[in-house]
Amino acid sequence: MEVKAERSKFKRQNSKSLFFVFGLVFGWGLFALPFFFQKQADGSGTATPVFGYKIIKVFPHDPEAFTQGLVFHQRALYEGTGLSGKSTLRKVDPETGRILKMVQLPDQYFGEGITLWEDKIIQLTWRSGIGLVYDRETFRLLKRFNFFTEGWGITQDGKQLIMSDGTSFLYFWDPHSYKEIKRIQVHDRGIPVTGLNELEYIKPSCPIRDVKPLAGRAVRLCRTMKRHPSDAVCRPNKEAWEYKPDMKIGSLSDRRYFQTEGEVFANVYPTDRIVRISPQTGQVTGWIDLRGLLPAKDQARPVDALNGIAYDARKDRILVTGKYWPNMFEIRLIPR
Ligand SMILES: [Ca+2]
Repeated sequence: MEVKAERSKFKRQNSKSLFFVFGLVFGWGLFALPFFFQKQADGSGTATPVFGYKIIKVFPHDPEAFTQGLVFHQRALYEGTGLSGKSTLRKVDPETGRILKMVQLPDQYFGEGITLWEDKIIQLTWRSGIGLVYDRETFRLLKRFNFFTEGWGITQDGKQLIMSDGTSFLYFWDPHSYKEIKRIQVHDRGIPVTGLNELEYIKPSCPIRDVKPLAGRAVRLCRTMKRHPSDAVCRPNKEAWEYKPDMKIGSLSDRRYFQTEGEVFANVYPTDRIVRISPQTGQVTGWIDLRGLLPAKDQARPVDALNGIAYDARKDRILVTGKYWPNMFEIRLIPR
């Protein structure tokens, strides 16, 4: 009887240890799972398209600029820089890097992303919960407004402002009240992408190739070019003529371009990657791997992370730089 009791005690202990070991393995698995997927969500090991790059042109960039926001508008570059006591808003000649206009932010503000809206410039601050609104021409401060997250990047799609706060969310704001309208979570096939930083809304236009009137109607048929999603180049859409009922005769001489769907490009802090995002769903449509963009000789300088994307819609150019980088680069995307 005593032996039997001893055996069953041994059995109980044995199954307890087995249960413990199983729990340990299972628990570790659960613990490790997010890291495994986190790896996928930085663009490595994902089935989502990955792009490399080709440098088209190199421009000078102020190596003292801790770049936090970058916008291109009418041949000029607008740049917001960060750090407490050193933050600025500037207008820059992109060809020479020369500062055309600059204002210093009050010492308590750490400047972050900037965007243009109508004749204004909007600049976020990092942890103050304050947004600054300037006159685009004079840089006169028009107003301050409050928001309730950290401020990282900001851009706009022509209808709403779109901002990031370093998490995996993009926030859509009313461009007049600066109030949140909606938010979406950015994910690569269900896995959140965190560290969303400087933003740029990129909506390329492709040229209309030919136009001919449709008999007796105030509409025209036209052949358009389609922007190829893999390499960001406009290619013939269809050889057949397309019926564009929304295109009035009068507008055709003015509008030689046909606009495509827009995307949000976001720097992913603190990596050398840019993520392409559908602003409708938050789904990642592609990763851009910019490793090696800054040459080795410049890596020795006190440079910081890749940050800053500007789109020149008129020339369909993508410009990128980084904090303290001595150069800005015009790049073309190359599918891998
Ligand atoms: Ca930008």
